[in-house]
Amino acid sequence: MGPDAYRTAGLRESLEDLGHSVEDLGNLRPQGYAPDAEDNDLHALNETIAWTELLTETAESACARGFPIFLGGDHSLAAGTVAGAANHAKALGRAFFVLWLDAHSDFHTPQSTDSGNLHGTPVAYFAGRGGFEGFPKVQNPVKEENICMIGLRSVDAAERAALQDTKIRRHDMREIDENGIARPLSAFLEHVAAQNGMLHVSLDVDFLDPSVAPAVGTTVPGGATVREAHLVMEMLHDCELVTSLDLVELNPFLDERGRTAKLMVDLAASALGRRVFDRTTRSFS
Ligand code: EXY
Ligand code: MN
Ligand code: MN
Ligand code: MN
Repeated sequence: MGPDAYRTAGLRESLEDLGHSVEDLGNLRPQGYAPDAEDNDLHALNETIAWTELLTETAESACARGFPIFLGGDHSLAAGTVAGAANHAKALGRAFFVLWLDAHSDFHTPQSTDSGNLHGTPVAYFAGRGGFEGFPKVQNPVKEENICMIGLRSVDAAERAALQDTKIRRHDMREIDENGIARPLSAFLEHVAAQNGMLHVSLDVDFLDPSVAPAVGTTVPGGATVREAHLVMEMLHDCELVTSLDLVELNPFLDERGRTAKLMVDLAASALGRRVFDRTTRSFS
């Protein structure tokens, strides 16, 4: 669903117009997972485990071929894409970082979630939190200080309690209202650049305000504006540190005239170099 909506919205053409060569690796589908046990209060657990295994391998090899853009689909896919990208960075002997653009921290474990929806857990998984029995072992957990969340405005009590004990950088919309979105992002990018790191960006549709991006099942009012989102993407292109990208949580059935898909494609184009005027300097404000 999601990937085809991005194709219809012209993702390939937008990136080719910027001079990129684009290879569509097609839609993935995990095979042969067993149905969940009746009494399991986690939704699609076995399917999510199968996805994580498949995506970890796929992401690691995709990162070795170029700049992968993973099109979702549920944010639980980032358990595999981030784990795979982290494996690739490790193989190159490079430091690895994650920028999480989301209304949510997605820091639950299967034990702490109230909803049972595993899209609320990928950060906990790839950061190496316990409680993911049955999932593939995370070979290279992402260091807490190398994870930055921007756009937060819906964090459950259990997530907040767990996050407070970590070094994960957390920037909510109140901070962005007061100081702007460039400041926390610049500080994180300097941290990445100082270690010549590889940066994976995970963009959840609900990072944006629902008034501009309604096609997502977990909308939270008070999100990023279109210009804040483009500024983030343009700064990400300018820093030349981004090596992989997720576009997740698009629900095309909620997308009248495909405008959310088109906005996500435009944001990807900004991250891949689309500008009104060319800028030649890497700038950290
Ligand atoms: N924290 C809530 C839960 O765990 O159910 C909401 C999670 C929404 C997750 C979406 C993908 O960002
Ligand atoms: Mn979801
Ligand atoms: Mn999310
Ligand atoms: Mn979210």
